[in-house]
This record gives sequence, structure tokens and C-alpha cells, in this order.
Amino acid sequence: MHKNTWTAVAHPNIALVKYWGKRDERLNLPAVGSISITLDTLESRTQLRPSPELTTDQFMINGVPAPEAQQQRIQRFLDLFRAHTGKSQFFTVTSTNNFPTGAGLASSASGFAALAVAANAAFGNPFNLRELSVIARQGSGSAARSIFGGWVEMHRGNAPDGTDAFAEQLLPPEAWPLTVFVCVTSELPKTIGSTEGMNHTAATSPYYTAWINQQPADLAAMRRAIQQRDFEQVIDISEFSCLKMHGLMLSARPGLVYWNGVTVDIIHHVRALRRKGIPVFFTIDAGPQVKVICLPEVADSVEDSLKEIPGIQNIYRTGLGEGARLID
Ligand code: 2P0
Repeated sequence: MHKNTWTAVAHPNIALVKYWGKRDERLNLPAVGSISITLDTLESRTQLRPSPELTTDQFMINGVPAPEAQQQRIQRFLDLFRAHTGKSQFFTVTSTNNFPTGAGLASSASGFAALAVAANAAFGNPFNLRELSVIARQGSGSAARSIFGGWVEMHRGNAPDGTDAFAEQLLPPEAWPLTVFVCVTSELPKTIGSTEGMNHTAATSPYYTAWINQQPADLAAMRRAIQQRDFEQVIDISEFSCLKMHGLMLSARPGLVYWNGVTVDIIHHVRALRRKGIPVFFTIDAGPQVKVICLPEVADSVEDSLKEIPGIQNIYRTGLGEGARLID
């Protein structure tokens, strides 16, 4: 039977060494490399159905037509496949997330990674995984990382055409498992999206050059820590990179404040746990949610203590997951 739908799933990822800033906006090339972990459990599920009667793509997100700006973003993304293959097929794209969308939980990473994999199948698999990460990056920088599972590095690259700005797996998920608690402190969509926030930071922060220049050292240290399974080092580098990125955001003009009060409460709570000898750390992206990360053997006690913090709306407990993949 002729196949007429393609469905892929992908998980969000959390950067431990953060990406913030672009070296080329048109190709969405990152100004810095980054290292992340791909999660399990939370997922975007994206289906492509060819629509011969359509002359544009149609994008439905969580059951409703997406706003115009998002429709255009999907259209431009699928144009990459049309341009490469010469096929002028348009699609109805249906995507659902089993977690809050656009609230600093990396829904654009999992969304574009799932779309990239589904579209690759629909267009006859023109790209291998590395090339697919280059394509996914053009949808959303962090999406390149969700193509792969486990521990992943995204390379900044130097080529003007972006062909060397790809992601690759450092370790598969089972090689060094972690437990991740995604602590939701607000389900409201963020007020300043990542792209806008990055460009504003690059244009106005006096610290931006220092941020760019120091990133290679953080990346090298994290690669070494992962290779040696040195969790103390992972803690140290991750919190350094996270707080440095937020310091950078705060130093923009006007400054970007993504946190709320509960965000700060969780930071102090995690550090108090560490003072008691529990190996755990936090990381925070462009939103008020806090990801609390630990080794699986202490996960139950960390979870019990997080439940005592007032103001957390929801806690997702998850581990490390696989890369984006076709499920149908
Ligand atoms: C990261 N973030 O490394 C950083 C940390 C948010 C803070 O990658 O403009 O949605 O689409 O490339 O991928 C979020 O940025 O930005 C992000 P675009 P994206 O995870």
C-alpha cells in the first residue's frame, strides 16, 4: 500500500553548556557550540500528510491552527527539503506536545527535530543524521541536538554555509544515565522568545564578547568530564555555564529577566541539598522553569525534597532518552 502519512517523535533536550547568540541569523548559525542531554518521556509527536490540493503547508499545533508566524516558519523549513529534492509537495503538519509549549521547556527543539525526521522520510530520505541536524538547526538552533539521544554536542562550525554546524552524539543514554526533574514554576508562554533575546543580548550586552571567547574552554572541560564520568565536574561546569548565560542576559539593555521567585527558591534548595552531600545541580533556560539533575541513585530523595518547595506547579521526572525517530 502506498504510504501517505509519516509520524516522528522527538524529545526536548537540556543544554548543560549553553547556546546563546548567533553568528549568522539567516542560516541560524550559533555563535557558540553547546553540550546537552536529550530527555525521555516529554515528547513532540509530528505527523506529515501530503495534501495535493494545497499550495502552502498547513500547520496544526496541539489541535489548533498555528499562528501565522509559526505557519511561515514551518513553510520555510519544509522549503529546505523541497529545494534540495526538487519535489514541490505541500503537507498538512500536525504536531502535539505532551508538555507546555513555548514556556522554556524546549518545545521548539523537540518540535523541529520530529518535523525534520518526519519530513526526511516523506521526501525519500535525502539526508543522513548529521545532515539532518544541520537542517533541524535551521528550524531552531537547539533542535539540532534533539536529533540525537543521550549526551550530545552541537558544533559552532566556521564555514559560512553552516555545513560544519552540526550535532553529534557523545554518549548514548544508557552509557551514563541521569535523572532529570523538570520543575515547572509557570506555564505561561515566555514574553521574549530565544531568538529575539539572543539578538538583543548580542546587540547590547558589554559582556557578549567575553561569553563567546570563554565557551571553548567550557566545552573542552565538559567533554573531559563526560569522558571520565566525573559528575562533580559536570555539576561545576553546568551551573557555571547556566549562571553565566543568565548573567549575560541580565547585562543586556534593557536586561532580560527570565526567572520568577520560585526559580530562585529552587536554586537555593538545590545548593542546600549539595551542602548535605547530595550530588545534584540545577540548570535554567530562557524561561522560569528549573531542571534539577542528579544521578539515579539519589533521585528518590531529591524528588521528595523538591515536593516540599512551595510554588512549584508541576514536576516531570524523566531520564535520558533516544534521538528523534520515525514511529510510523
Ligand atoms: C540552549 N537555549 O542551549 C539555550 C539556553 C535557551 C537557553 O537553545 O533562535 O529556541 O531557534 O536557535 O533553539 C533556545 O534557543 O533558539 C536555546 P533559536 P532556540 O538550550
